[in-house]
Amino acid sequence: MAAFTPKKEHRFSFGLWCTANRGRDPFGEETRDRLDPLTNIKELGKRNVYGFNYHDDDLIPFGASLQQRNKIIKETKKIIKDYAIVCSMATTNLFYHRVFKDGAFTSHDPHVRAYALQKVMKNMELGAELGAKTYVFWGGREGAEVDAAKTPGEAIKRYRECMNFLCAHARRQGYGFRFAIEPKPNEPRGDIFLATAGHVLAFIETLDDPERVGVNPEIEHSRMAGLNTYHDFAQCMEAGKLYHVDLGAQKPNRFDQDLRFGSEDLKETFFVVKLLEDHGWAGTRNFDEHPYRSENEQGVWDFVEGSMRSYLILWEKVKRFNADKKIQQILKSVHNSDPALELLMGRYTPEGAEKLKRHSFDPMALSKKRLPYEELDQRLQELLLGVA
Ligand code: GLT
Ligand code: MN
Ligand code: MN
Repeated sequence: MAAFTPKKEHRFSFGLWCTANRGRDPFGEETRDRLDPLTNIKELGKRNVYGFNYHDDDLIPFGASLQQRNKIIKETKKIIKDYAIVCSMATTNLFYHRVFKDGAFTSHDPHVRAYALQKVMKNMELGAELGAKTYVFWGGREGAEVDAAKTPGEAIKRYRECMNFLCAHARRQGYGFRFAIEPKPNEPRGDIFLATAGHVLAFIETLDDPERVGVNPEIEHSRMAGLNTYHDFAQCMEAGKLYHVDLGAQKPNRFDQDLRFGSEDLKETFFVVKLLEDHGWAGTRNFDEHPYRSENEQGVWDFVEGSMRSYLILWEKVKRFNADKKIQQILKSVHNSDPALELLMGRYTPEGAEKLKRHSFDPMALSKKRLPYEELDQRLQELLLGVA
């Protein structure tokens, strides 16, 4: 249906590592050939994807010469122009090379930490040149299996030191992007520091430049921890800290499955779309997920198109939900208001507190109010199932 055809204005984006994923897993080799980054960007652009994200090593092979690097940058810029696609987010690969086997920012070795900072600074320069609006930090190796070897407190201090250093550097260089830290509870490490959105929100407040830094929550990572993604995203947004989003699907409490957006738990995913769209999310609707290992190259593009299509369908469902008379009537009926009492509670005054102490309540009468959540949820269920 034409209504579910992606357009640039929908601001969809993908990580180059998603479409270039070759289907390797801890128990099996790759099942697809290497997709070179330039073709990758072109193919995304052709499908009306708005933006691409990259790790330094996704675009410029690790250890490339300056000449190779400059050639790739030149070609990338040309493709950006020709295919009307933007570089929406940049990030650093601080997890693949064996030098990071025990962490980057949290490594015990100052040489490794310094090398990590250098790798980030070099790529921030490129990210700024390509026009990225967000710079993501996913600390995949910042964790431990052996708690005797690392103290979390010390690791967090080192993490902070590195973030402060990079914020100062970005300010000094005049880079426009905001930083977004991406939480994940585990994998590849046994446990990863800054495990959830809540950990990241608390950590940000301890930084020298908290304004620059926000959260990049990922559906899969929240659900890996058995959390409600919608609640995670919403709390980040409420704190003014939703700086980027990673969309995908995941069965709860498992390894990072990175499934195609919308392919698991439609209801929770519906509320993520509703949150973003009801609040006029200005960032990209960014997918961070992998095609099934059983797919060939054609399947990679089916996966890209399917993700965007599912988002647009869910957005359509959001519009229906918001316009549905029955739903809106129930919502109205469950939201009571009492302006006098609300005023009393809204701002503390000693007099108000005394007044509240004297107020007479009838808890039994209050408890009798009907909350027709069965009907509400069933209505949503039917809407999602396509019969309402
Ligand atoms: C990796 C991870 C993702 C992160 C990427 C950014 S890489 O695929 O699982 O969630 O967002 O570094
Ligand atoms: Mn992930
Ligand atoms: Mn991610």
